[in-house]
Amino acid sequence: MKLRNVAIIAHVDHGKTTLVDRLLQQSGAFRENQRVAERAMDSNDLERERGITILAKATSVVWQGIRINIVDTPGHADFGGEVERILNMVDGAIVLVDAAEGPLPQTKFVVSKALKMGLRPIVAINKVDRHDARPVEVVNEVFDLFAALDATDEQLDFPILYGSAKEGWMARSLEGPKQSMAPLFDLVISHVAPPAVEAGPFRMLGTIIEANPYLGRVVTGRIRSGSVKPNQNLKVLDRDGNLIEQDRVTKVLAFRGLERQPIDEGTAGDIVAIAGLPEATVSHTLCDPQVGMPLPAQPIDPPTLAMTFRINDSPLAGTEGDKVQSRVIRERLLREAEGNVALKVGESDEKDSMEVAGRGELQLGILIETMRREGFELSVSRPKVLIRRDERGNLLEPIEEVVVDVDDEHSGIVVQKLSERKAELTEMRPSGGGRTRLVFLAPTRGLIGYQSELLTDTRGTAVMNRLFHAYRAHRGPIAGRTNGVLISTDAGEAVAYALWNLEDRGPMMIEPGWKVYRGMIVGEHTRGNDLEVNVLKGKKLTNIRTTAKDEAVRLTPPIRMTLEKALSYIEDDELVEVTPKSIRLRKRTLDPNDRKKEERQKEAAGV
Ligand SMILES: Nc1nc2c(ncn2[C@@H]2O[C@H](COP(=O)(O)OP(=O)(O)OP(=O)(O)O)[C@@H](O)[C@H]2O)c(=O)[nH]1
Ligand SMILES: [Mg+2]
Repeated sequence: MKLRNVAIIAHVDHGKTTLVDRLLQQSGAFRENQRVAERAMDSNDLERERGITILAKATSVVWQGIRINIVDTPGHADFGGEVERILNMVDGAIVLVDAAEGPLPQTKFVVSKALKMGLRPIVAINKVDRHDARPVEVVNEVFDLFAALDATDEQLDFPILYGSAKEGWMARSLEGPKQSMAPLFDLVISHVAPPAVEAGPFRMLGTIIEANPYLGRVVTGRIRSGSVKPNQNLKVLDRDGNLIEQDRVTKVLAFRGLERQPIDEGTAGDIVAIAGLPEATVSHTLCDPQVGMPLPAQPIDPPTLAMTFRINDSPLAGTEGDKVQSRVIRERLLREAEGNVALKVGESDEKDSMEVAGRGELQLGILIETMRREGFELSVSRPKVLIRRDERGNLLEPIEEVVVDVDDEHSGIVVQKLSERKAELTEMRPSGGGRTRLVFLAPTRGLIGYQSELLTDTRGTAVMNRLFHAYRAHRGPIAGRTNGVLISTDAGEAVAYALWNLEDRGPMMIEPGWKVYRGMIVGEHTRGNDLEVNVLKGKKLTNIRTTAKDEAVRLTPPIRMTLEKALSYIEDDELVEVTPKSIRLRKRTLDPNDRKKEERQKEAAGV
């Protein structure tokens, strides 16, 4: 059967997965009565809940007798590092661009990779149904982007489609016909070259991995040469040609709609998944035993952010989750690292803890959230940026490109706040409709926790997009949190009256009835220093009780600490306690006397 391999690439939320839905539906990949969820390819729980794609996934449809393998990629920068590798697997790319938002940092990132690889992308201007769509301008912006990225004349001559994935159509012109995805299918067939195959025995580059509960390690890739059958013996080589393992293939799977079907043989050019090789991973070459040279592969991007995952040793440990021992946590993290190349799990200097490094706050946050749902209890440290040194020993830190779209009147505060965080403004221009687009180069360090502040500063109207740019010279200290915290002096259940009495000390993070312990953070102090407070003290009862009325105090609603907020809020001497039921903030050292001692020691050491 004839083949085409194509990837869908775009900035986060520009509609990739929705487009794949329509392609599946309109190619007849679903049975007539099959009930399919929206954004069907986003199949894992967290993807569904957050409405974002986390893992790249392949599927295939048949159009006029030709099988089209389609790879849906994640648009969020934390997961987008894999896009480069995925483009290696395909011969064409569909670049989706939101007709209102235009090209954004991840668009630039994926387009630059596609162009560098010599692909000639198809540009699809999506969401033209939006009332604020400006498709003509956006096409010009895409053209400028291609030109700025040194596209060849051939690449600049990209075919354009306009449409709405949501409404299920794409057309060569803005006027339509607004009927179906047929123009896109036809264009893929005519514009994307059939897969180039090389001569020789079986070779495939591992591109996507997953840990499957039934099949074990499953490696997906595109077959460069030869063919592969179940029960065949394969060799696995790393990028440098070292032998990793030699093992028997248990299953060869092909992608058919939302399912994967075992097949008798995978042939050159096709994208397949192979089970039975427990050590093989991304960037490894799976090949016939007679092959000696690995396929060229890019190195995996190193992580930029790390956190320490420790056992939960608070007084409330083990009361809400059942997976609490350091051995269980360790095993779980190692298993995660096996299925996720962007994560690095290592031993930490501290007792009962592991260092987990990844690409961003969202990626690490999602891991913690997943574990919490599985019944784990943990305490995690503030994320810290991974610093490097260049050859001359100078400190380098990760710098990101940050694009903020904001109502004109709020642009001042955004520039001010980001400058304080050592960001440098590189571009500022009106982006239509009374909004300004601000572009910065900012240290990752300074961006931790900025998202929620940005929303407060702009009354929820700003949109921020970030993308890793490069390791650059360290920009020096950035002021941390300016407020101290309120710390509970005792263990028990918080009392409304006590909380009410403390209101002028600062906003609370807990509610009456919540369990607290000594050293737990219960609120934010309005001043810079930490303050020990008693949240258990009820009103003195007098002999003669008046009415029940004065017992009912009215409290200001507390600050809701979500996991992500908590992680970016805490300082180095604090931890976030995560259990299946609660997110609590605490001091690393719970005992106030020990804390004072440590502070004195630190001062003495001149830190
Ligand atoms: N108005 C409009 N909304 C759309 C269209 N296509 C997608 N959307 C919406 O855009 C949002 C994001 O769509 P997704 O398909 O998840 O986007 P994505 O590019 O896969 O996002 P990531 O995988 O997270 O990068 C959803 O709320 C869709 O309903 C469209 O053509 N018009
Ligand atoms: Mg998606």
